[in-house]
Amino acid sequence: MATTSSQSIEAEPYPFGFVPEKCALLIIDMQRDFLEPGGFGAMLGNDVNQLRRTIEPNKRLLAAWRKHGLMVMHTREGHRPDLADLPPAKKIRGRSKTCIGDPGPMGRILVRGEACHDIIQELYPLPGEPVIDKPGKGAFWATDLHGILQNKGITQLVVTGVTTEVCVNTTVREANDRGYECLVPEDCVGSYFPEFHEMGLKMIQAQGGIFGWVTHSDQIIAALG
Ligand code: C5J
Repeated sequence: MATTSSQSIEAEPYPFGFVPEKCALLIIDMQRDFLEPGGFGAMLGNDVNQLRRTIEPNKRLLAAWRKHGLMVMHTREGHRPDLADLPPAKKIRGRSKTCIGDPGPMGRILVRGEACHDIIQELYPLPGEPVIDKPGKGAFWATDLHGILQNKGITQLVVTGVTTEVCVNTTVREANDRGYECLVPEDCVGSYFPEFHEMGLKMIQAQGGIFGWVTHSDQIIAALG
């Protein structure tokens, strides 16, 4: 019978038992709409530099992950061009002048197939890396993510991307309820709001790791060797 051994990664609230062949890197919503000037996030008045600081750490982690031939998955938040999967409550939320589906400088906001909806060049998926298109904040809701992970024998997730307190946190909570062990490198996740970023990470690791573990990407790269 094949055996698997775990390596200890320094993390909060206690070391994470990392099993590389059972662990997928799940990169959440590193899309032009959230990270680039002219995207949805910037149109809502947010400072995209708060998110852009995560690009370099994600690039380094992704390169190390790919070098070891481990599983990588990407997600994109967005909707069908006919917006049939966009709940009216989500469309009107925020009472903004600009809503999901409206035209913007890089195409229709958060609509699949538009340039603004796509993943930033720096972290662009390679052929063979599954991309999960999700209509909600959590990556498990209304997607085939859980089935793909089960088919690949994945039980652990390193979750990175944006934003810490919204799509990253929602996905970590969904994953935790489905039995996955989640490790979040704090330098690879970001929020438009530094205080929400900090609290979002605290919420994951509180109460003995109620939703998962928090570490730094250097620790994961060191464990990969
Ligand atoms: C948001 C996300 N913040 N990816 N989406 O609307 O966190």
